[in-house]
Amino acid sequence: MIMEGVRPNMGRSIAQKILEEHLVNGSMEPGSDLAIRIDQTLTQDSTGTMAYLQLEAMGVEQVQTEFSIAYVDHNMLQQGFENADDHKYIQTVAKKHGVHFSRPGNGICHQVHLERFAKPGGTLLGSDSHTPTAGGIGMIAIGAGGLDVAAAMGGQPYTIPAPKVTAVELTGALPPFATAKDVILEVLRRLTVKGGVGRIMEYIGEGVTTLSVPERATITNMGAELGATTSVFPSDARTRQFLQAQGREADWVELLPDSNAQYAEHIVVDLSSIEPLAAQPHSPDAVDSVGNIGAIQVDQVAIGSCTNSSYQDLMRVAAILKGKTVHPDVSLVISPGSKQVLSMLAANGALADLIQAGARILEAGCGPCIGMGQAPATNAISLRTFNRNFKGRCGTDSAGVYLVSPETAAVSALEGVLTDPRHLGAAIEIAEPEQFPAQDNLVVPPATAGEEVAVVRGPNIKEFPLNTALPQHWEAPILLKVGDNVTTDDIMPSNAKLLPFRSNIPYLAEFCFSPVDSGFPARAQQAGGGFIVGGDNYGQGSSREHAALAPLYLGVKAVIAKSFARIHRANLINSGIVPLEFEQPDDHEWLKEGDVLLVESLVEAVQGDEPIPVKVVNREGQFAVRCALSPREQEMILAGGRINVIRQSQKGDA
Ligand code: MIC
Ligand code: SF4
Repeated sequence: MIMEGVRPNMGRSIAQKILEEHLVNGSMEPGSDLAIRIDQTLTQDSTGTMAYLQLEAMGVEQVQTEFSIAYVDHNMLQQGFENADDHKYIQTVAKKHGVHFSRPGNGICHQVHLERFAKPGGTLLGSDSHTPTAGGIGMIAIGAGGLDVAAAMGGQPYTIPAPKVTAVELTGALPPFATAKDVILEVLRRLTVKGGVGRIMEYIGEGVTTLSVPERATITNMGAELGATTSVFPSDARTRQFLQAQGREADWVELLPDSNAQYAEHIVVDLSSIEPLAAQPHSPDAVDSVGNIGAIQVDQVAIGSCTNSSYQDLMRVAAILKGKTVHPDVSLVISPGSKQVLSMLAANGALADLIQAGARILEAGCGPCIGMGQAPATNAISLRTFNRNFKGRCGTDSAGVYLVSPETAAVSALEGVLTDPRHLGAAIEIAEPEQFPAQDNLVVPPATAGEEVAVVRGPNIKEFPLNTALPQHWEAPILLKVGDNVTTDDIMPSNAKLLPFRSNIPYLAEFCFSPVDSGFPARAQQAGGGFIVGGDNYGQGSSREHAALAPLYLGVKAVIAKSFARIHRANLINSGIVPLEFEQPDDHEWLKEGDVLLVESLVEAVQGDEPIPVKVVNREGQFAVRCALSPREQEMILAGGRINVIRQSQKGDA
């Protein structure tokens, strides 16, 4: 199908080619919606329970995608029955409905998916914000809330506001000890955590061929931190080589931009000028060079995550640590990305080098990245090869987390202070493996007769909250006012104590906004609900729809912000919470927590394009908001959420 908004003699970008191939309706015209067919889905366990509860609520018997898989990689600590219950539920519900199941121990969803299942030219929707990792192999891979992923499993197209395509042209080649991680940190330094909102970042230029597929995936992975819809690399000879080494050459197709491809924006990154960088506490865009930050004392080093735990990443770490001992004041933990990576390190002896040097080896999974253990000490400095350093995410509020490359992390673990790895002198060359040990023995296929499978539901699995239709008048207090870049980790934090309750919204809601204001849940319940007021980029970060469902449970009907992060805005709408934007951003300044707001004729207001007046009842003030919703989004808001729309249409069909 030829997309509107693309002139016929205009060259096409990779993103346009894949989107065009999967277009169901809509166009790339700015301001319009784009609905695409989804080939593959992935879920992980912390968002997956909710996604499969929603799949069941939709009445989907067998998934309609080419390939769907449920990973268990986040909730790995089993301090009580809860996580194990969730794993059992996911395993059985997956088996019943046609979904593959990646067992705990197989690895982090994004790393395993890149190795074993991602396909150039395809589309992937995942209930995790770092799903764009698969863009490193040339897929359009997008993160979304569980409900959107459940709908895609049911065969429904996925709809996004048409993104702009930004070309990131890579020139030159990386010097020794400058890494793919430093490239994406450089992009974050320039564009900030809001810089990618509404965009697909497409990497082009002669520098692309100097990067391996896992290096490309490190860059697309942290496109999530730019707020981008997704990021994508070409599929070229290096992609073919990677797929061949994974025993999957048949999955390769060439995918390059046309030489005259048109892009909405164009930035150039000269790889030869990249130096070791670090994102300082508490934001991935607070980037400076390791040299400028200086030799700060380090208490913990954590290596791993979906950003940096490929075979070559960990082999470089092993080469740096071999024959040495981790500094006595540093705790070094390593969480390998996948069973494939860990077993390769075990087979070639590198694992012994890591253990011998004093590294504490964790199982293949997310681990400390999501605060599942290894919380640092009070006021500690932790260097992490991960992608997020939001305050408190590591499990310790007073800790400061720096995001760095595996090379910087390893050399700093030896020195006890932040150290530029270029001090090591000679470059470390790790060859790309010609053959990976490619066994999918920890991936359980679905049942052939799904109807015979009984789904196991432990007592930790609770119903998810449903909203009611939108009221006509809404008069309620501002329950909380927050500033710019509030993260979903602020709204609904995750850590070893809370992750076991991802399928128990009533319990989770008691901790809603706890890093910002622990009085929020009680205040919200006492007031019988109300508004949240936010700044720019409200809800950045994770795809967890719990950051919408917990406020919903506490009676929040609308969030008024200067602007919203893409996935969170979609999750609010899916839950029937109205995302309103200030007409004049300055109005954010004078509003106060406790002010009582009144919106009249709410139903007409969300259906129209006009500014909506909001009265401040207690102060006789007034300001205006906008509610820019597509017709599809209006329908969900009016019905009180997407599940209600689906249920109503099912009643209509019956
Ligand atoms: C994260 O990195 O924040 C997570 C945990 O992977 C989340 C998903 C979740 O909250 O369960 C994400 O990035 O979407
Ligand atoms: Fe897991 Fe961390 Fe990646 Fe999220 S960012 S998927 S928690 S490794």
